[in-house]
Amino acid sequence: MNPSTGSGLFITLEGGEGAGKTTQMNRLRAWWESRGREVLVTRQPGGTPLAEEIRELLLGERGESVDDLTELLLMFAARAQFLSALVRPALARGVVVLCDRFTDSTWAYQGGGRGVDSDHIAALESLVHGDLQPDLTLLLDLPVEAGLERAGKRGAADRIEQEDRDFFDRVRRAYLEQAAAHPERFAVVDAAADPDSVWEAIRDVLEERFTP
Ligand code: Z5A
Repeated sequence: MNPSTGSGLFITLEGGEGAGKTTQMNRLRAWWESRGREVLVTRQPGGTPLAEEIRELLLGERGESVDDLTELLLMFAARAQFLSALVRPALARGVVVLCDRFTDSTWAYQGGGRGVDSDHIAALESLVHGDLQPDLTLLLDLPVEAGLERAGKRGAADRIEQEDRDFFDRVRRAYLEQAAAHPERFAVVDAAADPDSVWEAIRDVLEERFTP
């Protein structure tokens, strides 16, 4: 058992644009519910009323460029509220918390994409998380080109989605570095396959890690 999440479970989904996190989240929820577990599906940035307001600040366009440090601090401000008001109480009740993105997104987008100093990210992670880390992080890995093509079909791009191809290459690289640095927590899933095959790979990971 992960001592930081107690009787609950904290599972995060990560990946670049169009990786299929939202698509797979519904299947993940159904898998846990069929095992009799109470499930909370949530997202970052966001998840509580205040954190959702910070999300709007972060992703909206307002004709002013956003400083990298401002972006980083807002991500962690939203996360502090999210952990204290939503995630820690749910984990204490034994809930399975499924979260679309978490701090690995910060390592990938602010660290890899923007080039923010890793010491700053590590310091804020330690301050905001304490000892809390996910039990499992599923990284849906997809070549950047394919992800952007999928995401492009979905409608208007938010502020961060408007970055260029190089930015998303750095994001992908940073994700893969995070996964390599924390193999006990990460499972990397090939997200280029069709949705059913991606789900089968995720289900194999769940069965291996959580079936007694
Ligand atoms: N961000 C950050 O910078 N730092 C942080 O710390 C955090 C976040 C926490 C939040 O965006 C933004 O915040 C994100 C990073 C940043 N920005 N960017 N760029 P979000 O959470 O709202 O958006 P997203 O995560 O990027 O969503 P997405 O692009 O929609 O990705 P997705 O949920 O992984 O994909 P999807 O909606 O399931 O699928 C996308 C499309 O592909 C859809 O039409 C599907 O039908 C299709 N799809 C899905 N799976 C497949 C397969 N397997 N084959 C073919 N087609 C598929």
